[in-house]
Amino acid sequence: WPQERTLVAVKPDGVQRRLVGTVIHRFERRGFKLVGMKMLQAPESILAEHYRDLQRKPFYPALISYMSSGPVVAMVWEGHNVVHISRAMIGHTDSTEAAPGTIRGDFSVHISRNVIHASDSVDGAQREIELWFQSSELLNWADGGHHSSCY
Ligand code: YYY
Ligand code: MG
Repeated sequence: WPQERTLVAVKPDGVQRRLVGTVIHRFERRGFKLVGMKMLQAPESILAEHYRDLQRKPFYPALISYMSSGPVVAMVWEGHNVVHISRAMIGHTDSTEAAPGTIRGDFSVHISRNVIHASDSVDGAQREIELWFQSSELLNWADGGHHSSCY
């Protein structure tokens, strides 16, 4: 403490496929603490900033159109090493390479419909949390001390 935080988002295909509950369940089960969550139709301004490093990639237009195709569920999760562990939990970007047991490895077969986003570094997480959430939307609720996230 202060605890690390990361941005996780269930992408439009994940919402369509009713995977929101499964994703939340996996993060709770691991011991992480939910400190912010909202469903939104992501505006292009947020998506363009979110994926600014990919702007010149050939798949960029399709990526933005997919991410705009329906609502996403954005969440902020907190806990010890949450950035690194979340990346392990979601699995490889390319679903073909994603190990069974990971979210992508269990629920996705194609890189262009890979269900979920999670920040890939502590700095990136801070940038993405500030992009997607107002600070007033993040709740610092007291933890009872019964979980591994209380280190
Ligand atoms: O962080 P992560 O989502 O695992 O991968 P990124 O390299 O940041 O790419 C973001 C996003 O772009 C990826 O989740 C799917 C999409 N994408 C794609 O459609 N085709 C590629 N060849 C690479 C990425
Ligand atoms: Mg990424």
